[in-house]
Amino acid sequence: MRKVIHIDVDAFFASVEQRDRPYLIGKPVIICNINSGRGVVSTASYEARKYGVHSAMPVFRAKKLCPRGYFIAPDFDKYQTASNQLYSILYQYSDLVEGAGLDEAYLEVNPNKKGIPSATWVAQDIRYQFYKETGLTASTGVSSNKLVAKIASDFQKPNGLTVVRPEEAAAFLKNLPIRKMPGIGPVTESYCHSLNIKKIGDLLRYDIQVLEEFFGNSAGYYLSSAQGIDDRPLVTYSEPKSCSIEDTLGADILGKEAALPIMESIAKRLEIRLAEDDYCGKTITIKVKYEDHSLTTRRQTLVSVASDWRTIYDVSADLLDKTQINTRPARLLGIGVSQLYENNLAPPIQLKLFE
Ligand code: TTP
Ligand code: MG
Repeated sequence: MRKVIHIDVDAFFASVEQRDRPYLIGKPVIICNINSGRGVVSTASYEARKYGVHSAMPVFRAKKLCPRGYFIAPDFDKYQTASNQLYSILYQYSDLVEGAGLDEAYLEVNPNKKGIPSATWVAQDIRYQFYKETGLTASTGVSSNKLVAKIASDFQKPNGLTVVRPEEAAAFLKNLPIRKMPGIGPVTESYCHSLNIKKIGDLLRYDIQVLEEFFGNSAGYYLSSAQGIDDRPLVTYSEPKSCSIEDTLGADILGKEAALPIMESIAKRLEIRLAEDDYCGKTITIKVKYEDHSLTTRRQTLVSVASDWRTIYDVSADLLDKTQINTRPARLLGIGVSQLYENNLAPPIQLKLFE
């Protein structure tokens, strides 16, 4: 029998900031771009959620709901580090790990690398290790498939562990609000409500034919999900979609002439990196971060593929003209190559009749 764990760090960005600034513990913390008047909330601590603040809410609204909240800018390097720690713990237990974001993953643990007989023990172990190493808590769901494991990990957030045995799955799901089913967003939710489908179990009142009238192609997914059935395997490996290198500069630079040697150095390193995996790419993107941390990217898609530094450099140099590099000091430069192909599988050059 499959045993699947879904793990999701609690209030991820906000928890990292609370960990690193103890005066924030127990306080409403809202992570957002504080300099932008039109930004949205990345996440909110559970204390802030009590005021109704949540991810993707405009910051001005969060300020109205929670005027005494601590509004803090994100620090992605720290989140990346914590994410790496999470994944390296997960790989100690299983190679079948499907990442679902920085703070979220599935893993198959029957069998697992430590020979632990119970998936629940594995989940407890992982939670303990993760807390010990990072000071952060994560909620986990344990089940025999991805769908139920994911819903279970959300069931007792924060810092929860919920185990749903296969024979209990339909009963577990029955009384949950329809919105808890992955794939049902606010629009489908209100459509379901208009059909008097409020809980996941309400779907089971209908035959598949009726559900097809309601939901078209998704009917089969809804019906099997409501029964707790999900055969999707874990997707453990995905081709890299891009390859990029960026340099944070020791001192800010101004002007294209100053930027070119750095772009050349990055292009040469990219050539080496692409060669290691035998890749070539079709799109080149440059990135310039100015002294005030605002970011510009410019991209160009090539007629053919490229993997040599000279082409990458030439295109990047042209793209620099579309930035404000001559008028605004820059603190970071980067180049990325995307739409990657393995060298021997690259598409033939497409000749354009009209440019
Ligand atoms: P989530 O796991 O969705 O949220 P969370 O970890 O903050 O809270 P929960 O306890 O409910 O799991 O997302 C992980 C991080 O991703 C989150 O801390 C911030 C970021 N994020 C955004 O920047 N914007 C968004 O709209 C969402 C949903 C998340
Ligand atoms: Mg999370």
